[in-house]
Amino acid sequence: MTKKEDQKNALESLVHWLRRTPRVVVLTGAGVSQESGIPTFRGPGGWWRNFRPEELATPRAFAKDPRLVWEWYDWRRSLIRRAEPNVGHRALVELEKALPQFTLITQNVDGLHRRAGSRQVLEIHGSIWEVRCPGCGKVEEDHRVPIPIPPYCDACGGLLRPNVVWFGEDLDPRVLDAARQALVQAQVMLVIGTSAVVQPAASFALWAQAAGAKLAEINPAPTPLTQHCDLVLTGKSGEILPLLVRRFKGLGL
Ligand code: BV8
Ligand code: ZN
Repeated sequence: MTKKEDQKNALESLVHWLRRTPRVVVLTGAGVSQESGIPTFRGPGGWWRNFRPEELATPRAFAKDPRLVWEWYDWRRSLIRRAEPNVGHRALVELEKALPQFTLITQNVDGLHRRAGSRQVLEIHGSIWEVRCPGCGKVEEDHRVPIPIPPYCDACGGLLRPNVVWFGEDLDPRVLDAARQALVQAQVMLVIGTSAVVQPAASFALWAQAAGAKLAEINPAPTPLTQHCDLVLTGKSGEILPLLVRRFKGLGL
């Protein structure tokens, strides 16, 4: 069988699964936003001024140099502001509308799933469009581009931080619990555009599989998860997801 036929069969099998299983969970990573022009974390372009994300997305980096960390977030916010959700994001909105029980868990903080129209979204790493005041606990939306560097809380004057989960920080227990609920009830899980290295998100697919879900991965490259998946669709989410939705709706390839 040629690779192309292999991929076509995998797509047909996935459509077959989706038509028969009401409970579907999707986990996305930075790869889904790559075709909107947002650099992935570990691919080319993930670096900023010679810093890796793991060096900046930490409480220690922020404590040491809040201006530098805010300059990085301000640069990302300006990039995301100019970006549009891509056809991969929009295909996931179609899938959510077409399926009886659909949960989208995303590691991305860019908000593009919501901007595309996804409703059932769990942003497990927070949102780049929210700020939080460690002083008084205030959390609010903040879409200022550029944002004052560094921004201060208008309630207590404290130094604001992005309302995202940094390395070494716990995820919001309520969000993690909602994700766990969806994962253990899922019959099918799609893992799309993630290198599957950041924990605990990298273990989500194994949680779902242990509870009986079938796993499908969509990624141009193999990941540590690939060997555990029942189906592997090799390619870009912006190419594969619209195809998947067309076939699911009984339209031609
Ligand atoms: C936690 C928000 C408990 C911020 C992010 C030592 C000390 C402390 C912690 C640890 C430690 N060792 C390990 C840990 C745990 C740590 C971790 O996992 N580290 C990694 C680096 C090993 N995790 C944590 O700290 C988590 N908290 O564990 O709490 C705890 C507490 C204290 C001490 C210990 C444990 C918190 C993790 C959350 C970090 N925050 N983001 C921000 O964004 O500014 S993570 C960041 O990485 C993003 O959210 C991103 O989404 C996420 C994962 O990356 P990916 O999305 O997968 O992106 P990546 O670039 O890696 O891959 C892109 C993929 O897309 C590739 O596979 C590529 O092939 C593919 N692709 C490319 N183009 C396309 C495509 N796919 C489809 N279509 C395309 N067109
Ligand atoms: Zn405050």
